[in-house]
Amino acid sequence: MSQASNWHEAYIGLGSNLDAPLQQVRTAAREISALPGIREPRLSPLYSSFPVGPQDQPDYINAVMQIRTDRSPLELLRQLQAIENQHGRLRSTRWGARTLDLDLLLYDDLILNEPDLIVPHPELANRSFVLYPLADIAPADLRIAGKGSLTNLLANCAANGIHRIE
Ligand code: A4P
Ligand code: MG
Repeated sequence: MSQASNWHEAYIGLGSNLDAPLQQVRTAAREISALPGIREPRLSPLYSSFPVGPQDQPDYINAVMQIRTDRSPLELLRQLQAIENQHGRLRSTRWGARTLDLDLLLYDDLILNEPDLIVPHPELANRSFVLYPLADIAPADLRIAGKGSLTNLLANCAANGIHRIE
């Protein structure tokens, strides 16, 4: 008899544009891999991207991680926020410069609209800095709950100065 798996597939967006962004992202990837209840972590290639939002801030380094987790979406968000806080993250300007931003992009094919957590991430479809690295590590036929195929989203999203740096 088959039993429902307790392991869920999730994708996390990583972004930084302050205090050595490359280091911030690489270190955060290691910290995510070391979290309790995580297995099979995979990090995408890293990208450089123009800032979305206020333009008077440095370019970003962005990447996406695929993980398997036995935690709930909210538990995973709290784990990610603890890592953001360790990186000296201050929450001030919306879409403003930050040492580390960790967004929960996808959690299985779940659609969630909680006060603290919206999944899939509401801006995912508009952001080349999420879609490009996601496409590097996700299955080619990935579908985004409520938003259609990743291939289609990519075709409709402007590249906006993104380039792969490694
Ligand atoms: N929250 C709700 N849903 C989620 C989710 N799926 N993942 C809530 C993470 N958090 C989620 O986030 C505010 C609240 O969103 C949290 O308390 C959480 O409960 P925050 O990280 O504290 O604030 P923020 O990041 O300033 O705001 P926001 O709207 O999350 O900004 P974004 O969307 O993260 O955008 N340009 C480039 N090129 N690359 C970037 O990485 N990032 C941003 C930040 C702007 N411009 C960028 C980049
Ligand atoms: Mg955020």
